Amino acid sequence: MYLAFIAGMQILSTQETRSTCCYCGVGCGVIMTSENGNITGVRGDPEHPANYGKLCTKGSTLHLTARMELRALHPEVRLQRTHARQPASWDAALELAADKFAAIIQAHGPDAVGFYISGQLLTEDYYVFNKLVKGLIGTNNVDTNSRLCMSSAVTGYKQTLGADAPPGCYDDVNHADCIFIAGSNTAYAHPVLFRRIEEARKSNPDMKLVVVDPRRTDTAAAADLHLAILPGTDVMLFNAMLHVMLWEGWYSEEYIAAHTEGFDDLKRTVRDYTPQHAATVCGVAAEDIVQAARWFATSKATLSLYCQGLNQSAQGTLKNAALINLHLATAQIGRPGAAPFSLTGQPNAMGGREVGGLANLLSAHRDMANPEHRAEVAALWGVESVPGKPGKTAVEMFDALRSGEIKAVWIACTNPAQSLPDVTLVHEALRTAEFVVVQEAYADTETVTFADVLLPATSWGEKTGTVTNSERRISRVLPAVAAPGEARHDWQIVVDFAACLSGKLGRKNILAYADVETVFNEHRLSTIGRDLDIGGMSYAMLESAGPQQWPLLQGEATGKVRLYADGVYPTANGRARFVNAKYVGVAEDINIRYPLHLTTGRLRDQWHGMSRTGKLGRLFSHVEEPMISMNEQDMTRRGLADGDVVKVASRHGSATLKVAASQEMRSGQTFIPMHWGGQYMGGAGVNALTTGVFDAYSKQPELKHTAVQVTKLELPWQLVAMRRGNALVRMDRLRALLQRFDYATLGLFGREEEGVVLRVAHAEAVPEAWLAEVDAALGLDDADEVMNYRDAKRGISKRALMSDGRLLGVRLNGETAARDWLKEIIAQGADARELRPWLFAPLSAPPAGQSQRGRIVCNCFDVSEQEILAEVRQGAEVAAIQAKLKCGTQCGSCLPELKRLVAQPVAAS
Ligand SMILES: Nc1nc2c(c(=O)[nH]1)N[C@H]1C(S)=C(S)[C@@H](COP(=O)(O)OP(=O)(O)OC[C@H]3O[C@@H](n4cnc5c(=O)[nH]c(N)nc54)[C@H](O)[C@@H]3O)O[C@H]1N2
Ligand SMILES: Nc1nc2c(c(=O)[nH]1)N[C@H]1C(S)=C(S)[C@@H](COP(=O)(O)OP(=O)(O)OC[C@H]3O[C@@H](n4cnc5c(=O)[nH]c(N)nc54)[C@H](O)[C@@H]3O)O[C@H]1N2
Ligand code: SF4
Ligand SMILES: [Mo]
Repeated sequence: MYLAFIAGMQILSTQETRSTCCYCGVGCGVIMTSENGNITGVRGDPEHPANYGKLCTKGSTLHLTARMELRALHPEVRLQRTHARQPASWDAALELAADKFAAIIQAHGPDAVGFYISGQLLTEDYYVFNKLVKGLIGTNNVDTNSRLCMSSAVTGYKQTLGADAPPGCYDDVNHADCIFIAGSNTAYAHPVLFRRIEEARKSNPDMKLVVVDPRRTDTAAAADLHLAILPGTDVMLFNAMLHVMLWEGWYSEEYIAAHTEGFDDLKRTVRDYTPQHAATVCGVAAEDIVQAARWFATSKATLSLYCQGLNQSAQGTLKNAALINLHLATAQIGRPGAAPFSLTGQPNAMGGREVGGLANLLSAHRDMANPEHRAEVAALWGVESVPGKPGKTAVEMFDALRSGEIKAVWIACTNPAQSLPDVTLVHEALRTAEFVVVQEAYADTETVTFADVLLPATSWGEKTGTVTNSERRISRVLPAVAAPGEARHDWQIVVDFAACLSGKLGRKNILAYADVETVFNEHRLSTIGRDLDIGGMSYAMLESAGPQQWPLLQGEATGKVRLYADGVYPTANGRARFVNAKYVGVAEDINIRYPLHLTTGRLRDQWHGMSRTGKLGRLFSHVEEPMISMNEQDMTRRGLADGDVVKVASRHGSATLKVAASQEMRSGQTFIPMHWGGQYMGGAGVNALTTGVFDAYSKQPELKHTAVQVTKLELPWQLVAMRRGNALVRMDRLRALLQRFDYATLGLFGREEEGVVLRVAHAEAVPEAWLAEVDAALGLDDADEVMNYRDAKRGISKRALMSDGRLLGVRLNGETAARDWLKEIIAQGADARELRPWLFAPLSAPPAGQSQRGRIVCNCFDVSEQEILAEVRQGAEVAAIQAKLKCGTQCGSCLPELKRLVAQPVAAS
């Protein structure tokens, strides 16, 4: 079954290849089908222990996103900033990059360059980057987007348990009697794990699910107890829970005495954290805090699952530690179902941590401050020494780039111009930098617009190597197709660059690898004797025996399912440490000027900056536009209605988007998804608003909280333009116009042949010349088949394109009431001749005979919210709706929402 790929060989017939999903840290196994060099299908690998055959909406559509439009396929360089990049050969591009880096290193020292890489790289890619920077160049300026993601989890584990190792595994959900989810929207962000939780609850109906999240997410709506705490108050809550546990005697004196240290200090601290006091600070009922403490402490086994609600905080380390404190105090650790389990965000953030690919880490969990550890790494790499001074972390690196302290930056597999906090400063840094290299799979990300050199990288379905998921499980990643165009593998690009750079610096090339397996074997060697020892693993073993957890020592057949069963921790004295965590609030206060809390996060069907998911129409059907979600009363108070365009402003910048009333939000709270950036909307997206303030230990920025104001904008001139066919190319053309409007968004729609839609609101009438550009970009300027309508007095002009009786495109300017149903007509591609008389009518509902479906809930079977609600009104239950409409019966990603729709009161229609 494991079909190896042989470079240069033509793949002719249908093949199946086992690999992993390239999205989240659940790390699902996939089986790709490929024909004649194209990936034509994907299904869950029934044998992979992360998912046993299941995939979510994103994983199950991976093959549909494996398309070449807008991929980076050839190297490009620009010699002057004012010029556009031109295609170049690999040799020329690498030569230029090596020249610039060598000159800067020689003139200003190795700390004058920086590398910003990614938890989406494979372990081998990561390993060579880390060795290039720390070993060959001699600086620790290599950091990654995991700084925005997992670094508080790393410091949280290290400060308490002594090592960066999640002690549990996914199977723990089947042994837990209480699952405590804090700051994780598992239903959206780790969907296949959430499916496992749903199943575990079914077979253990007594299990308690507690969710701590300021928003009533689908995850929270499924809970037995939802603690809708105010943002940033987790340490207050956890300490209050400990206070209750101590008061009630719900803790394990025995475990504390035998396996831990530092409890007395913490005990003194939590004396002040009464549930009554915490109730006012956290904004939840004191009884609920007591209930949460009872279930956490007295259940036979309690598993906590946590993610960015804890990590992305200026107190992220303390939030992690305060939660782990609860596990130690109650001995809810080291047994099946009992563990503090940090969920990894990206598919290989774990692998990055293993190879030490961050500015303050060393290979295989070694300590940078420890001279012996540094000597071990230097010996392994065959260099005299590796630097001991920690390098610049993500936010610091771009600050240093802006100030000129760092002069050249190499960015790989991440899109910092969109995803770092306070991106106005990041853009400034990228403009100020002397030299920017971007190693990317797609040509159309925000960061690519700043690149002096663009190096095309292979991506999912094309690469080979390994990744580690949340539960410490290492899987093989294998290619189904050859590298497209001139794209090269990430590890190969590093190796090629190192060959060039070492020559220019006159240093020994320590990165002369012939193949990727040699890289893996060297990494394996670096782990021997460490807590993550994988001495017993090899490519062959992972392929024949399947994915394995670490540690897995030489001679062993399987890895360690759970850690710390013996209560011995990887600290100097073998004891876990309580951290004396004290509550400190969020970094930014709200005040009269910025009276609202803003949090940010994920949607179900989009991935980060959308370079991949944003290329598939159906992944826009659940949420089609960027919105700020608000509590309805807060909107009424401000005179805001659903769909109004608002300006959201913080101390750092602003964003213009639509507002949506949401039952998920408490009064005073707002939420904006992280996904839309300057390639899909006017402005730079949500990170124009966020703060770069970071946690003192982990240096992870507080992406989960900013104080904002929301004001209505008067943008009376509306324009909506859409076109079926050739959607990605047309979308790219429209991008050139996106930033001129006061408000604009771009999206895709439709399932088979997709369409692109541009939505605009502007303070003044859109100039004719701009309309002409929109029409040209969408092919609506063609003479014959285009129908025109114009009411000059009212400033209304409209166009429609019909061909063979099908409606292919529409542009509505000045009056756009019919936009939604027209979009559905275009998407359907059915005969629309009888609609001809209605095309230019100001109708907000379709003419008789046509239905309007609205938002799609089930992506697999294309079932809309309206269709589900119609059944709910008839009194149908979940099972009956599933039987009739099939929604939620394939990937299951929409199940939490389906259950919520059935449970919530519905208005009769
Ligand atoms: N669909 C999808 N899935 C993904 C990703 C994606 O882009 N799309 N990305 C992956 C990655 S890299 C990551 S890191 C994970 C992230 O996975 P999650 O962390 O689960 O996702 P987020 O939506 O970022 O944030 C989780 C929740 O934290 C809550 N929150 C905000 N402030 C606080 C607070 O102060 N305390 C608490 N307790 N909660 C708070 C938010 O309301 C939000 O619901 O998702 C992974 N999975
Ligand atoms: N406001 C706000 N901001 C956030 C967050 C938040 O919750 N709120 N979350 C933060 C978190 S947790 C994360 S992890 C980051 C994610 O932020 P980013 O890392 O910027 O997110 P991606 O869009 O996944 O970027 C990965 C890039 O790599 C490219 N790529 C894909 N495959 C390959 C490959 O094989 N090789 C190469 N070289 N390139 C490839 C993709 O096209 C994409 O542009 O965002 C952070 N930013
Ligand atoms: S849960 Fe979905 S996104 Fe995450 S690895 Fe599995 S299929 Fe991919
Ligand atoms: Mo992440």
